[in-house]
Amino acid sequence: MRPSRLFVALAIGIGAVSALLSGTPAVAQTAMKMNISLAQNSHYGVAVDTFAKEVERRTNGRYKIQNFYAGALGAERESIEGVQIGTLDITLTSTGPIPNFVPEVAILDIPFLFRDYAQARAVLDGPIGQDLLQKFPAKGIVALGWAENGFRHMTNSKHAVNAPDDLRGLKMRTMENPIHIQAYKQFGILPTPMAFTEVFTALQQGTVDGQENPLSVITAAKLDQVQKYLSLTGHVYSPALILMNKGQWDKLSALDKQAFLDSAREAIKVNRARVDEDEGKAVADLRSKGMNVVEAVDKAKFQASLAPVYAEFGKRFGQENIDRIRNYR
Ligand code: EAX
Repeated sequence: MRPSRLFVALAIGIGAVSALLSGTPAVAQTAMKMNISLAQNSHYGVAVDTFAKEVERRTNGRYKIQNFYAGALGAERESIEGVQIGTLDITLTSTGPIPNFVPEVAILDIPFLFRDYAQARAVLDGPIGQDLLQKFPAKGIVALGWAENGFRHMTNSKHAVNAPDDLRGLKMRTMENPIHIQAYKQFGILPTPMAFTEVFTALQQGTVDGQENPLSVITAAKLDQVQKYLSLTGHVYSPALILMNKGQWDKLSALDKQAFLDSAREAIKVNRARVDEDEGKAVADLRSKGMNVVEAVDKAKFQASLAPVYAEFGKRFGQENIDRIRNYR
């Protein structure tokens, strides 16, 4: 005999109430893994922790983000590969390795492309940046938004860098980024691309003389312990991205898709606020830890020394596209 509708309704009701009382979610909860290359106490760490909190709240517990820090699930290139093939659900990463997946994004890695943080954020949040995000789904990746790594500066263990010629002959770790490598060679640097997770040890052992990174990264990774000299070259603005596996994205309801996008937006707000906070105090902090900091860098000289590669970048990306970003107001 089929149980009466009343009996079925009662059974479901009792099940839901008991689940509620026992604290277990009444609905199935899907767990997703998210990985970053930096420590939790960093401009990336605050972003992914906010993202996790917001996703669980905005989906009423239907989704739970499990965060991994300091490259626990791999370096940035591995994380992007993992998101692409589905072995990792989400990552927050710099655009360093991105040209290997979405070549069009490489235009953003051109040295001295952006004037300041306000302009960089406006370009990325505006039509130019949003159009670039649309290039990701065809590669199996959904970009939930532009986060921020920051303006990159040069550090090394050999001598102070005041002018481009001071870089000549230095063995510098670079990101696995073809634009950076091409440009840094023009400075006379001997580039050694490697994952960030290997950088501290490489500097400690003297495998490389130096590296370049935003103040937020230099601080979070405690690079003052293995680097003596810092020059505020600000030679490249390094964007970051929140990337999600497209298969996982496609499974989300329309409501939950919006919840993930809104959570990414909140994460990016705290990420950028932490960069602003780090930028305001990192120089004094690093000096107090013994770093020799050159603040008054003649950026025009560094930019002028790159003239030959700018000609090549103009051909590769279209000078009008570069100028559109450079002149963006
Ligand atoms: O994204 O590889 C790098 O130098 C990056 O700036 C770092 O992993 C943070």
